[in-house]
Order: sequence, then C-alpha cells, then structure tokens
Amino acid sequence: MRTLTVLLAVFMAIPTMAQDIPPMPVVPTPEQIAYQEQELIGFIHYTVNAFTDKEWGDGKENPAIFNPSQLSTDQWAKVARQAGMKQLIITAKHHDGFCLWPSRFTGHSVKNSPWKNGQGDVVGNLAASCRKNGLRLGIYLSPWDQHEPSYGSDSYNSFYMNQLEELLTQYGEISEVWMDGARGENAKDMVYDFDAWRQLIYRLQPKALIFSDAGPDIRWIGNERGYAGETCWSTINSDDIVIGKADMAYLNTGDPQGRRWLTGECDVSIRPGWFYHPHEDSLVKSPHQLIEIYYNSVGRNGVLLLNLPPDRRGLIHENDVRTLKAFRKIIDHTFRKNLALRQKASADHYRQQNPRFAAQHLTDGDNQTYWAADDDKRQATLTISLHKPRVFNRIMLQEPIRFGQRVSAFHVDAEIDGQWITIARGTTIGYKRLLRFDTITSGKVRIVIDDALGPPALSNAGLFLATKE
Ligand code: FUL
Repeated sequence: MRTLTVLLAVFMAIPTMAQDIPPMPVVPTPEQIAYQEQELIGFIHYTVNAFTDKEWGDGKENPAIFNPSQLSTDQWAKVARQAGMKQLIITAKHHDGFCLWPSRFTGHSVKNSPWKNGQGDVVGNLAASCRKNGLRLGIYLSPWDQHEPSYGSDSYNSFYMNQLEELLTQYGEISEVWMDGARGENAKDMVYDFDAWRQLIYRLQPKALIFSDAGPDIRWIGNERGYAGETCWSTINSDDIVIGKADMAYLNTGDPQGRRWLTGECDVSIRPGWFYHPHEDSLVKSPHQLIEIYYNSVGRNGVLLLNLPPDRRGLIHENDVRTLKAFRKIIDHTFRKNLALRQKASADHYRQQNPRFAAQHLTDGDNQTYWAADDDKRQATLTISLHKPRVFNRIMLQEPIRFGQRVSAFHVDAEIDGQWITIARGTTIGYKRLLRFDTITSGKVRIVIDDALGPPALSNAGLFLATKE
C-alpha cells in the first residue's frame, strides 16, 4: 500500500516537473564542463633549458646536463594544490626533443642523464604525486622536435604517435594533451597528421581533452599573458583554423556564431620566461599581478593555466611559492563570503511561471539550479534584495553552460541612497564572469540582461568585498 502511494505521488508529480530549457545548438561535453570547473590549473615547464638558461633549446644538448639535485614532484604537486590548482600539465617533451620519461623511441631522454643514474622518470614521479594530491595530470608533447632526425618526413608522425602511446598508456589517467603550435622559423617543413594523433589520443584516453589553437576540445586564448577577451564566447569556428597560424584576436573572443564549443585556456608564466632562469628570481609576478590575471581569465569565462617552472634543483623556487601563497590568500579572502547567498531574488519574469526557473535559484548556492527567461525573451531584469545594506565591490555571474552560452550584453545597477546607479557592464558571461567596481554600500542590486543569443538563463550570482588587493 505504501509503495502504491509513493508511486502514485511520483506519477502525479510528473506533469508538473518541467523539462530543462532547450539547449542552444552548440553545448559543451560533460568533460569540458568538468574541465572548466577546475578554473585554475598549473603548467610545469622543465627540460634541459633549466640548465642551459635558454627558453628554446636546439636539440643538440647533451642529456648529461640534466642533473637536478633535489627534484621533487611531491613539492610541485603540493605547491599546486595549496594554490588551488586542480591539474598539472608537464612538458614531457619541449621543442628540444629531450624526454622527461625514458622513451623507448629515442636516447635523448632522462635515461642518458646522470639524474638517478639514468633510472629516473619525471613524468612517472609526477603522475604519482598528482594522484597523492588529488590533481589531474596533463601532458605537453611538443610536435616540433629539433632532436629527432625523422622530423620533416612522414615517419615523424609515427614517431610522435609512438611517444604519445607511451605517455597515454604508462601513467594512468591523462586529462589533457597539449599540442603547441610553435615552430622555429628554421624548422623543416612538416605536415602533422593531426587526425591520426587525435584518434589515437581518444582511443587510449577517451576522456582526455585535446588543447591546440584549433581544439578540438580546448583552445588557446590567443596570447601568453593569460587574458581572455572581455567578450569571450566558448563557441568558435575552428574548422578553418590552422594550428600555429591562427588569428589570435579571434581565438581571444571566440564567435557567437561558432559551430564548435572550445573552452578557452589562458596560459601565462609566473615569471617572464616559461623556463627557469636564475636572473628572473627577482622578476616573479607579484600577488597583485596574479590577481589581475585571475580576473581577466577565470573572471572572463576562461581557465587559467599558470606556469611554475622548477629550478636547477628541481624545485619550485621559494619566491614563486611565496607569491602563489599570497595570491591564494587574497582570492580565498575575497570569495569566502558571498553576501548574496540565500538573499531574496526576483525577476521581471521567469519561464512559464514555473518555480523551477524562478530567480530564487540565483542565490540558492546551487550552481545546478537556474533562473531562465521565457523562450521568446532576450532581455530580463533580476533583482537581489539583501536583508540589510552591505558593502561590496565585486559581482560574480554564471550561466548554466550545459545548455550553451547565451548572454551577449548586460549591466548591473545598485540602489545607492534611493537611486539606481550602474556599477558594471559587460557583454558575455559564460561559465563565470567576475566584475570589479568601486566599493559601494547598497541593499539592492539588479542584473539587467540587455541582449542574448537565446532566452537567457543564469545559475548563480554573488556579491563580494575585496579588501586586500
Ligand atoms: C609556446 C612555446 O614556444 C613556449 O616555449 C612555451 O612552451 C609556451 C607555453 O608555448 O608556444
């Protein structure tokens, strides 16, 4: 009898349980969403360059120069985790061709270095350290290889695939494969067989995401400063993008008409160079500079990929660790308390008058629930009423991107001394948009969506006070 009652109740509830909103034509995969939710990830640039003081080697380096005295991937992973990173990507092979793992396909690797008497494996060590620290692992395998004699001929494609196969089968789950389009001007002509490479990656690591100028999963954001465009669509037309020759401004903003979803990844180094140079010990970015980058990457619908180059000891230098800690402290301090959480939210309308799409979902602290506009609307006004006036200077907005990206213009007003004043303006929102404005005291904020590609929807809004930047 009880079961029957429960069944009946469930059955009767079905007609009132609305469907989700119809998705836009282009949406991310669950893996792309999980990737974007990481927000901050780390890059590890390490090779013979750390010992030659160069940014690009030439492939003629003697493996004997690779001899870190205290290499500790545990230290790298711990530093990354404490900074709030969720993944590390290592240059398993940079343009010089030196391999940080003992590849069977070349002698140009750790196996011919004095480090651990040629018995070491940096990639293997890092994989273990990442597992211990709850980090995902990605690999950078430079297509351009100045050491490998077959580079320039078709057989290099098989060589590259052999190396990929080693990396994708020996180290557990690999979350990202980074394909750098860079090539020196003197590089031999070479046609990369990207299709075959891509198929191999997906076969061996079906959940891995591939990064390049043209994706197919993650795209370069078009600069090495870590800045996404102020307008940043995750959609883009990648079919015509030639890796290494892409229009950087296009990569930076994406394309509202784009036929593919390629999450933007914003790479930047904590130092001027990608590799460690002793003379840059005093040039490590300040916490303030990192905060700027954070707002312009994570705060603009991007993922921040911050490079931490280990030094000649094989450790992330003390100066880098110090600045990272200070950076994290500021971010945690700013976003610790969301003043909008569980405050009243209302909207001029919501989809089909169905509570499932009501504005209250903006402030319920659950990023899975969302407010949505009626299907024929492209504009809306949402109001957050705080139970008492508060002091704040940051707003965070999020779209439920599993249904695509929609908002193309919005502004935010606050009621100050009885008057509505515009405090921020923007174009795209995407997974996350953070906007900064001068500190105000207000009890009412309204988010006005001025235009959108489809009926707008928002999953989250937050108000914060930053005091320590
Ligand atoms: C570039 C490379 O040439 C740099 O050395 C570095 O690896 C950077 C992340 O990508 O294209």
